[in-house]
Amino acid sequence: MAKIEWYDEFIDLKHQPKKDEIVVLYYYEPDEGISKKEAVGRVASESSVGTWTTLAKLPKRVQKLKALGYRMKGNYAWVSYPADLWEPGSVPQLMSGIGGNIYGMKAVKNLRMLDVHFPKSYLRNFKGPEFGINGIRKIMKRKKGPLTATVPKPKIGFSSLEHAQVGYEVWRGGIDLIKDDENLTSLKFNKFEDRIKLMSRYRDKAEMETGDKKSALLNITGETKEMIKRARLLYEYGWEYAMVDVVTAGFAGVQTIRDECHDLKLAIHAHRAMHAMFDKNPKHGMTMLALAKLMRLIGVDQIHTGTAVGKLVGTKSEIKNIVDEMRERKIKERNTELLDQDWDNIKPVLPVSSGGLHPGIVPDIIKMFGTDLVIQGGGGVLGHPKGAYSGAKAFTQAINAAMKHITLEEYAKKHPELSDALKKWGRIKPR
Ligand code: CAP
Ligand code: MG
Repeated sequence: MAKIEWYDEFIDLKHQPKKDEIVVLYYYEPDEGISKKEAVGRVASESSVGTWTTLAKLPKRVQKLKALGYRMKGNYAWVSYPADLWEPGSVPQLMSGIGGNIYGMKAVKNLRMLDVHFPKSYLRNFKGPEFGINGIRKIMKRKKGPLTATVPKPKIGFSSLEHAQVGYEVWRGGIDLIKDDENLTSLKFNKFEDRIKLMSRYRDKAEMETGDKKSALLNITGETKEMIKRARLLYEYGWEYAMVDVVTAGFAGVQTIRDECHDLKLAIHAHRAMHAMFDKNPKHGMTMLALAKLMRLIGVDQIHTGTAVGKLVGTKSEIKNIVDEMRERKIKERNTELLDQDWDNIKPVLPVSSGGLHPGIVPDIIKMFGTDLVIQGGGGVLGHPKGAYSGAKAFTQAINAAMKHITLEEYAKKHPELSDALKKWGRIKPR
């Protein structure tokens, strides 16, 4: 009987990836009755040119387009993908390959994309960040040390005016950026246009009073044409950033906004809401590292990377890997966690640590991830017993103490707002 399957042609343990090949590191678990080689062969086949059976007609070029499982170690597989498989500059098409049908295959019980190596030839089709870390520091006039951000809480419920007034109190208290919450876009009691107009007035007032640069991360997320309209409105009101929920806006939406923000010279703040739908299960989906690399490729300037000590998922080592991958030019292979990556001319991205942070655990963030990042506190500022202004002061006092290597308790002796925060939260790690 003629051979009906050809998955074994997608394994070649002697293959060395060519320098223009994309490489994906997968964790996988074969289904019952499927060998590891059969599973990896299926992953490489279905994510490149294959299907479940041999085919009657096969153009000659297909041989050169086959992905190859070239290394297997335990439940880890390295698959290389020939350059001509990929449309230059299209993340949607890339993900339809390496993140597509293979996830639905019965032969593979669990599959997790751990990391993707992008060759320089592939990077050259993308803009990468418009500003990068140095550019963001220039915009915010902050040569070194963390930037700070606060989300007016409750997430949703303030009118545009109330939102702007809370923002003003927090700016006055020393916070740099006022960030819209991920699900705050344009609502009947807080329309996007009203919010950005009022926020611009209070920003000017806060800058005048403090003498410091103030800005906001205003959420343009929505249908793509609407996002373009909102980005243009931000530009008209002199804002420097556009915030996008990159997962719900989709890879195509983020690429469109990246092009628009190039023209408007707007920095992009990437919120990652919905990422945990596919990156939380350690056996299946894709890592936040892989998602963050796609966003650096497309060109966001800041991206949420987690806290390790706050309320949301992410271990210290996972977050450290992501932070390194966002900030560094070159990354060395780290056993089955990281592939080597040379980002060439793609600028670095500023990590954003957020989610359950309050003054009592801010020093942990600086100790773990350094000071080249944004530290964001929503409830940890607005939940301060003396209100928004004192909450902002307490948050920035905690950062100043950490930067001066003074304990919070010592610093609180002369900073009542920090003392009040420590009385309420101590060093709790919220869940
Ligand atoms: C934080 C936050 C952010 C999370 C997102 C929230 O508020 O505004 O969206 O940080 O998670 O809605 O939870 P709090 P991540 O400071 O009050 O927790 O940063 O992990 O993407
Ligand atoms: Mg939020």
